[in-house]
Amino acid sequence: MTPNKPETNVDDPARVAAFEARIAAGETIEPKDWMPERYRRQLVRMMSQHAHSEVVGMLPEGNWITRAPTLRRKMSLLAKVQDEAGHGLYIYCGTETLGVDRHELIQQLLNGTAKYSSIFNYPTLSWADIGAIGWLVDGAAIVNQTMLAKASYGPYARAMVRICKEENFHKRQGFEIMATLSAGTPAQKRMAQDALDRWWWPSLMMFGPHDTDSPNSDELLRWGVKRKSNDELRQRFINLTVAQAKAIDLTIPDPQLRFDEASQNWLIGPIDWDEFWRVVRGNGPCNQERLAARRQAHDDGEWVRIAAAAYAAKQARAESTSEAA
Ligand code: BYC
Repeated sequence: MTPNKPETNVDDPARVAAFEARIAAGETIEPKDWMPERYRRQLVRMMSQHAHSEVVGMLPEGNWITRAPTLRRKMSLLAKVQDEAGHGLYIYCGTETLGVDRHELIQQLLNGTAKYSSIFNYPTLSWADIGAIGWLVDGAAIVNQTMLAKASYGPYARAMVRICKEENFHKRQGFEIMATLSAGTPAQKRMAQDALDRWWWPSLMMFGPHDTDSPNSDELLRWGVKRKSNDELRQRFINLTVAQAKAIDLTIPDPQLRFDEASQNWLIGPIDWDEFWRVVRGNGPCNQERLAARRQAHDDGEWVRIAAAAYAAKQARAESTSEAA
C-alpha cells in the first residue's frame, strides 16, 4: 500500500487548509489519509534518520558485550542492544507506511548520504561509557521521544510509545552502572567521571542546533510532528540530569553551569557547534568506522536476505497450489 505516492499527491491550498485544521484539532494523521507532500517528505527524512540512529547506535555498545564485567551486566547489555535493533525495525516499518522502500533508505545509510545521530560517532573507551550511554544518551532519547509519542503521524507516535518504555529500562541500567562505579574504588569513580566528562556535551548536541539555527523546526512544530523545540527539550534534559549527577556525586563538566532562580533552569556554558557540524558532516572520531561496520554487516547478511526471499517465494507457491486444489 503506497497511499501517499508523490505523483498522486497534489498540494492544493484547500486540502492543505483542511489537513492543518485536523492537526490543530489534535487529530492523528494515518497512512491512508491525505497529507501534503512536504509533510510526507519531512516524516521520511526524520523517521529514516531516527531508524538509522537506532541501528548505528548498536555499535558503540555492542563493542562491550564481550567485556561486560559480570554475567548480569552482559545479559542486560545484550538485551539493550537487541532492543535498539527492534527500534530500528519499528521505525523502518513506519517509513514504509509513507510509500518509501526500506531498502532505499538503508542504501542511503550505507552510501553515506543519510544522516544519523551525531552521538554514535564517539568511541566507547571504558566500561563506564556503557553506563554513560544508558544514563545520558537513552535519557536524552526519552526526553525527545516522549514528546514524539504525541506526534501527529500515528504510526510514528505509536512506535514511540513502545520505544520509550524500553528506553526507560536502558536508562535505569546505565544510571545503575554509573551509581555503582561512583560509589566504588577511587579508580572506578574516576572512570565514571571521565565518562561523564566525555559524553555530556555530545549528549546535549543530540537535541540538534539552537532553535534559531534549526531550519526544519518551524514546519515540524506547525504540523505537530515536534511538540517542543530543540532548545526546550535540551533544557528539560539538563534540568533532569544535573540533579541525577548530584545524586551519584558526579560533577557536570561545565564551569559555567548555574541555577537561574528566575526561570528555574540550570543554565549551561556555550555548546561547541563547530564540533557538532564536523561530526554531522562525517568527520567525527568514529564516522568512518561506524559506516564500515554497517557495510560489513550488510554484506555478511546477504545470504540471510537471499534465504528469506527464497523461503517467502516457496511459501507463496505452496499457498497458491493449495488454493488451486
Ligand atoms: N545528529 O532543523 P534541525 C537513540 C541535523 S537514537 C545528526 O533542527 P530537525 C538511541 C538534522 O537532521 C536517537 N544530525 O532538524 C539509539 C538536519 O539535517 P537535514 C535518535 C542532526 O529534524 C541506540 C539539520 O541537522 N533520535 O535514542 O528539526 C542506543 C538541522 O537540524 C542532529 C532521533 O532521531 C544530530 N544530533 O531536528 C541509545 C529522534 N541534530 O535532515 C539511544 C527523532 C540535527 O535537514 N529526531 N541534525 O539535512 C528528532 O527529534 C529531530 O530530527 C532532531 C533534529 C531533534 C534530531
